[in-house]
Parts: sequence; C-alpha cells; structure tokens
Amino acid sequence: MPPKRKASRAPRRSSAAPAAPARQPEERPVGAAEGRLQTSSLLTTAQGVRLPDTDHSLKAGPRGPSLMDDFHLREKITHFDHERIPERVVHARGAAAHGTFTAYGNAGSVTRAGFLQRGRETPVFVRFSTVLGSRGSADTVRDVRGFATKFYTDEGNFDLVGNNMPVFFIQDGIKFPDIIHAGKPHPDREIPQAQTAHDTFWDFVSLHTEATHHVLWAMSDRGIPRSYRTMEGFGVHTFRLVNAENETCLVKFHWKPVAGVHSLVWEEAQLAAGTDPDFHRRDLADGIDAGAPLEFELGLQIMPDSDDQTFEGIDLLDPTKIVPEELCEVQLVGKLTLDRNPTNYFAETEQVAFHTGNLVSGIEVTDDPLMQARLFSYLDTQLTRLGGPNFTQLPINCPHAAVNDNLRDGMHQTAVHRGVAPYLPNSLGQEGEPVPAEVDEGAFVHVPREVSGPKVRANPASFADHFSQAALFWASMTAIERAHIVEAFTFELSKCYEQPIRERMLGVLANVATDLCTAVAAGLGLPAPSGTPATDPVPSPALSQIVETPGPIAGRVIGVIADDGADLAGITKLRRAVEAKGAVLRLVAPSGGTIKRGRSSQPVERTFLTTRSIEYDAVVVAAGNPTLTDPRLTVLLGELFRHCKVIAAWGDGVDVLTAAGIDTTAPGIVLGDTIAKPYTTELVAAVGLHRAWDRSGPTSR
Ligand code: HDE
Repeated sequence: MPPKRKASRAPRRSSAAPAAPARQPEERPVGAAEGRLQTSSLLTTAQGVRLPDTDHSLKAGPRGPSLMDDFHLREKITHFDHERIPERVVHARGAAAHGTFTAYGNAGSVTRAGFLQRGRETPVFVRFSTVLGSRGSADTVRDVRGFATKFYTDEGNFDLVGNNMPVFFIQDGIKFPDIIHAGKPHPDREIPQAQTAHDTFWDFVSLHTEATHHVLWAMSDRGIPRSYRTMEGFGVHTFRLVNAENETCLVKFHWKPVAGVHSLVWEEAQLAAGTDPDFHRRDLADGIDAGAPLEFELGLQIMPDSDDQTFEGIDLLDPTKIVPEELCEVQLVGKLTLDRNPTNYFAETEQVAFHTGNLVSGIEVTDDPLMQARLFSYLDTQLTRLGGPNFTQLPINCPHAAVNDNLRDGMHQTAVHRGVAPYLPNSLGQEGEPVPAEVDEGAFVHVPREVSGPKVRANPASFADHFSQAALFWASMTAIERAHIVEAFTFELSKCYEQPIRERMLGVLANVATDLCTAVAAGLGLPAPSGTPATDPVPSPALSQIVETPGPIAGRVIGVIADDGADLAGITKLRRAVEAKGAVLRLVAPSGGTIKRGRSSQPVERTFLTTRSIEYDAVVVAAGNPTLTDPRLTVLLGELFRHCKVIAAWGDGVDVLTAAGIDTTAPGIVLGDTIAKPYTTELVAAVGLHRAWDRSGPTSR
C-alpha cells in the first residue's frame, strides 16, 4: 500500500489575485501566546499585519530599485536567512517517531520509577540517527546508529540516549573529541562524508586499541541495519536502579526489536546511498503510514550493586565491555510502540534535545567515566544548537509532568512569569509559586553513596583489557557474518592512502583472532603479522543475527513484477496475504500508469526505471507475462539473487526468472502454480528468514 497522502486541494493564491472580502479582526487577548500559532486564515507578517502580495517586492516603478521601506521583503528574507540552526556535531542525520511505552510491571521490584510500574503508559519520542554524517548525508552508510528515547513520564522526562551497538570506542569521555575528529572528514578537503573508510579514522583506532571491540561491531552487519525497526538498541553504560526501599542494583538497558535484528548487505548499502539516500527515513515514515508501527521491548540485565561493580569478572564501569546474555539474562519489562510520524521535521526531530542527565527517581547513573562526561555535554551542546537555555520550553522538549522552576529570562523565553520572588527561601512568594518537594512527594533524592579516592588522571587496571571481548564477538559470529566482517575491514583499509596505517591495524587484528587477521591481510595483499589473541573465547550466540526460524515480516516490502495481461486476481490475493502480516506490496511494471487484464486494472507503483532491488525484501513475478524481458529487470533480479533475497514467481512467471538467468533451484526461490494459501505461507516464511544465506555459502558458526 502506498503511503497515505492528504487529498489535494485547490492551490492557494499567493498574490495578485482579487482581494478577499474584508473580515472582522479575530478577538484575541493582547499579547497572547496563541498569536504565534498561525491562527489567521489570511497571510500576515509576523506582526499580524495582513498582506496583499508576497510575490513582488516594493519598487520605484516596475523596473525601479527596491525600496528599503518594504517591511515585508525585509522580514521575509531576514527570517529565511536564519532558518537553519547548527546541526548536531554528531548524530546530525536523524529521523524520529512518536509512540507509547507500556510497562509490563515486572521491574517494580528493582526500581521506583513510575513509568516502569505495572500498566503505566508513557508517551515517547524516539530519534534514530547516524553518527558521523552531516544532516544531508545518506542513511545507509556504515556507521553506528543512535537510538535516543525521550519518555515523557509523569515524574519528569527520562532520556535513554543509546546506540545500536552495546559498546563504545572510548572508555573516558575526554577522548570523545579525538575519536570524532578522527572519524569526521579530513579537515583539509572535507572528505569523505559519513564514513570511516579513511586514514584518520584508522590511524586513530589502530593506535587507540580500546576501540577494537567497537570497531568489530562497526565492521559487522550491525553497521548497516536493514531499517530502524530491525535494530537493537543499548543504553551502553551500566545504570543504577533504586527501588522504593532504597535498595539498588546495576543494570544494562536493551531494546529488542520485535521484527528481529536484520541488516543490509554492503553492496545494497552502497547502492541505496545513491538511489535512495533517505532509505531508512522513508522506511520509518512509510511503515508507520502503512499501519505497521515499529515495536521494541525494553530489556534489563539486572546485576548486584557490588562494591567493585563487576559481574562475572567484567568491569561494569567499562563501556567497551558487554555482559553476555548467556551470563545475565535480558528480562523484558515493557514495550515501545512507534506509531505516529512527526508533523514538522524541524520543530520535532531537529529541535528535540536529549540529555543523559534527564533522569527520574529510581534511575541513576554510575561512575562510568564515559557517562560522566556525557552528563556535561548534552546540556552544553543545546546552548549553541538551540540558542540559549530555554529549549525545554520548545513543545517537543516540554515535560508532560507539571513544571514549576525558578529559572528565569534568557534567550527565547516564551513564558510570562508572574510574581517577584523567583528564589528560595522567600517571604514574598505568591500562591502557586514553588516550594521544594519532600521524598514522599516524589522528590528525586540521589541514593547516598560513599565517594572517595585520590585526585588522579588514570584508569582502573581492568580497563587495560582491549581484546578479550573483541575476540568474544568474533567467536560468536557465524561464517557468513565473519565473511562480512572481513570484507568490511578489507574495504575500509583499502581506502586508506597510508600503508603503515593498514599494517598497524593488521597488528591490532592479530591480537583479536588469527583467522580474522590472516583473511584481512590476504584481501589487502599484505603479510599477516602474528599476535597474542585470546585462546578459546567463549562465544555468545545471542550476538549473532542469523535466524533459523522465520520472524515477523511487518514493515517489509515485497515487489510484484507484472505487465498488461498479468494475473490481477492473483496479485490482489497476494496483496491481501502480505498486508495481513503488516508488509507492503508494490506493483512494479515496465512503465507507469496501470496494468490491465480484460476490464480489470491495477495502478503501477514503481517502474523498472524508478526502482532497484534494494527497495524490496522479496520480489515475486506474477503469472501472465512469460515473455517479459528488460535489461533493468535482469539487473533487479540479479541483484536480489546476489543479495540472497527471496525471489518468487507463480505460473508462467517462472519463465521470466529463467530468461533473466536466475537459478530457480537455488535456496530462497519460491515457486508455485497459483496464489493460494500454501504458496503465500511459504513465501511469508521465506521472507521471515530475512535472507537465503545458503546461496552464498555455509552459515554455521
Ligand atoms: Fe553522544 N552526543 N556523546 N553518545 N549521542 C550527542 O548531543 C557526547 C555517546 C548519542 O538524536 C550530542 O544533542 C559526548 C555515547 C546519541 O538528538 C552531544 C560523548 C552514546 C545522540 C554528544 C558521547 C551516545 C548523541 C550531539 C562522550 C551511546 C543523538 C547533539 C562523553 C550510548 C541524540 C546533542 C539525538 C548526541 C556528546 C558519547 C549516543 C554533542 C561528549 C557513549 C544517540 O552532546
């Protein structure tokens, strides 16, 4: 189903058309805030002065110079000149959605946070992002993805500002400018955009070996997600939960996608960056419009709040380490449903301001030195980005909880505060002015913890282990996932100009796994150095994305290839079957308009010219056009085959596959006589496996 669009209206006149009949001025209290809300049906200046013409500047005669007293021209252009705000220094490219978080209630014993208590429903806004690229960069680049959630709880806003990878490149926030400067385009030529395949990134990470674990994740399929709905999310740091009895535990937050964890293949990611740079953004919005909300479950790994803050020998304050799920189960405590697209990109997605310090009673941070630096950065960055300290008054940032602070004035102040005593204590306060809350009134009281130690610039000894979990990650991958990692390292390092950087990085990989290092070295045509990798790391199967049983197909896109004469009744049945599973069917034909059979017809949604294989999770060739050939169709089917996606056909549609050179006996090819239940069931199951990886070799570990 194509995205819903509003019915088109008659164009609004801009100017030079006959003037509207005079209207009585609307009644509005003088200076009322709603004056800003575009309430007039007639065009006005920002001051509310009605305008008869917005197409012609005021001139001395039709050919004359423009006049300074054209207040409308000056206002219009001045406002336009200032429409942009600085893009985020990282995570500039993003897309977002509104939704609801519903708590299962089972976290009530470990935290007093109200939104996690049974049956609570909390409005949320989630912004997904890439990290390195500018606002206009492509969605499908190899990069980490941000997964930032604002919970508008009735105890105040809680922001969980996470990523789609559970570890980070650095252990101490003071290194953040270094890793980002290394990852961003080279300062002299400002290339390359939105990618790590360049010298400065690999220069830094080959010298800064605490990044190794994260680099393995970034070079894995996690770096190129299929869509935002098929990514995991992670809080990364360890947090501290506090319950009603003031008992504490340490936790790691996880988002588990109901649609499963799935990725693109690298060639698709590269193609999409050209054919549809908005691939993820479009998929997010179209999926929601098509009635397939994104769903994630919130999970907690709950660990004791021990004195040394370790678990099974893993330092919980080290953000380069995970706690394998096999050692500590992820307990699901609630569900996130994203079902509403933003109304205005700038007002919501661009102006949303996340902050790791937005915490609610029952959730606290730990001493993880990366998190500690973040507590400073997120508030600070908004002062430049949003132009002052009043960004919490922007609708998207406004808490839904009642607010009464003594913060006053500043840039972009929109409140008209009353009273004379914005300070405490006071004796001049009036009714309605705030007094401090007590604990039993829900006040956020930090759990008292001893803090001591010499003032030093140093890391704990455990932070010196840079390779054991990188080795664990590698050991947890299946053969196909390892092949992808090797390809990614080889691709990225091949893009470096400096040979010593490649060689140094091979030296790092030699300390992760010998077979990884040897394979990448072979791809680069370099000798493989020797290292001291961990012997027999214990794999964590939960880290692999390869599924053996079909998952849901909601939000997936299936193309059906057809031309005049196609089995339209079959297409209709197929559409019903896949839409019942939340997927989208798109009719693809040689040219636009409609395809016909007898007196029936169906609208074409994509033509061979306007489509590439990247847009489909599966393609089905309809019966009725057995001689259909087209070089663009051959490319489409060939790419689908190479990318291990499901290819299907019914009736004489099979002849089209054969003519395009598709091996119809290969795995992941679904053939049938007619569109009937067993066929659609088989097709849905095949798409639910995401890919027919067997086409490209063994998938076993
Ligand atoms: Fe961020 N990060 N970060 N970060 N981060 C920002 O805040 C920063 C880190 C993450 O959709 C900025 O409002 C520092 C880890 C996400 O609006 C900035 C450090 C993780 C988003 C900033 C980190 C993240 C940001 C840029 C090291 C994963 C996008 C604009 C101490 C757990 C939020 C802004 C959105 C955004 C700084 C490390 C995730 C500059 C200094 C670790 C998802 O404040």
